[in-house]
Amino acid sequence: MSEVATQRRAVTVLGLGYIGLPTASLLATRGFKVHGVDVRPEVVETINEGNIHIVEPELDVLVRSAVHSGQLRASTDPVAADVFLIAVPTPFMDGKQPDLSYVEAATRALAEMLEPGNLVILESTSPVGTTERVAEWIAETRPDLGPGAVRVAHCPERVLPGRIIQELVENDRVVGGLDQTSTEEAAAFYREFVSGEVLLTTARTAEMAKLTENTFRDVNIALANELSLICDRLEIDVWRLIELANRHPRVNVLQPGPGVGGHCIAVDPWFIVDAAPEQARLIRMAREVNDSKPEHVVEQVVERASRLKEPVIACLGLAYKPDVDDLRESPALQIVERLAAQSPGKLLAVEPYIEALPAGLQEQGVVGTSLDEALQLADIIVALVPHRPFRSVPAARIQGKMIVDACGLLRLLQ
Ligand code: SAJ
Repeated sequence: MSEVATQRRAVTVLGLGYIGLPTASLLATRGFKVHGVDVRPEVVETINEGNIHIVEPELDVLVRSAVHSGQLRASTDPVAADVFLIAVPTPFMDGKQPDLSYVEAATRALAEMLEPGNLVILESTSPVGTTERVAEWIAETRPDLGPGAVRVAHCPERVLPGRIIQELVENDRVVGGLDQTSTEEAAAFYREFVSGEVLLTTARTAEMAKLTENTFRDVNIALANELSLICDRLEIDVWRLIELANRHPRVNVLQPGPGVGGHCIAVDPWFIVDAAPEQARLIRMAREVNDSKPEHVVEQVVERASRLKEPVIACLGLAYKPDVDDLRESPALQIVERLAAQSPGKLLAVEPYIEALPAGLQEQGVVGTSLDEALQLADIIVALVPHRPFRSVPAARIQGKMIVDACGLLRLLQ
């Protein structure tokens, strides 16, 4: 452990969501004195009781042990620390411009607590130049500190929901400070709890690296989604096609699906488009292809339904990806909502990872049911998310039904 690192024992984490809470609790179990901050009082209360408000494997155990050991406390206001870690959302606004208001509010709040020599790290996925703006907001709020009194760096989170705890420790990290000292001190901090390699760069490059990672995935999924549209037209099984093409040693096409969901991949490429609209032609087009996929699935279902008199349509899966409970920005949910608005038949929905259907869907007349009942009653099956429980359905159980397979579930059945 470096000398710089051992001196930094108190950490304040701002934002206790999918990134902030796992990071705060991991740091607490690694000997740091951690103070978590969230603007939602109910989240603060839940965490102080040793419980969690999100679903993520292993997180409950980690938070419970962090809170019970006294190393993690939460409140709605920041407290003084050696290191301040910002992990608040960076959504986009109506015109697809980034909304930095949460980062600004968190920065101004922590600035009140800053002392010379403190380290401020921005983990939120951010447009290029945001770390510089963090330093400007600090300077505005605390002119008394003077230039260079605190270290400011960006270290983008890159963990995959569903594997957060493992990836938090094992992934390589990209760290970019506003100056050499900031970069080195931030890197020393991460080396204390990350087993992956810590890679040093500038703040701007670190910001762009994160956007590039998610854009890479978005563009590649767009290729798969475009192929699925082409294959529908040419009557080719896209899943088999991709399987075969991927046997080439230098080809790795991703999987088509009902669209791209979640809070990251469908958002981050817009930060690049916003910053360089004339150059980011392919990136914008990929976003548009992926955003158009839910409507294509809706059209396929409506077309099948029009062939029947009073069709029962079972939609399998509402989450934004397999084996998570997260419905945020979910194309599957969007498809069911759009179908309900068009009412091409009686709509059933199966989502094994949630207790009850979202109220909006229920109001639209969608009925939540078990997989078993859905398979029994449905004339049309719409496979939207290949959740594990769906994959163990015997192929014989869906024989004779019309199927719209938006996620490649059929090839996974036994
Ligand atoms: N998807 C496809 N086809 C594929 C793979 C994914 O349609 O072949 C869809 C999924 O169904 C889902 C969406 O893409 O709707 C995104 O899912 P994902 O598993 O690719 O990614 P996220 O959003 O859960 O997490 C991503 C990760 N980024 C990359 O893999 C480059 C994660 O490492 C980031 O930390 C996270 O975004 C983030 O917070 O930015």
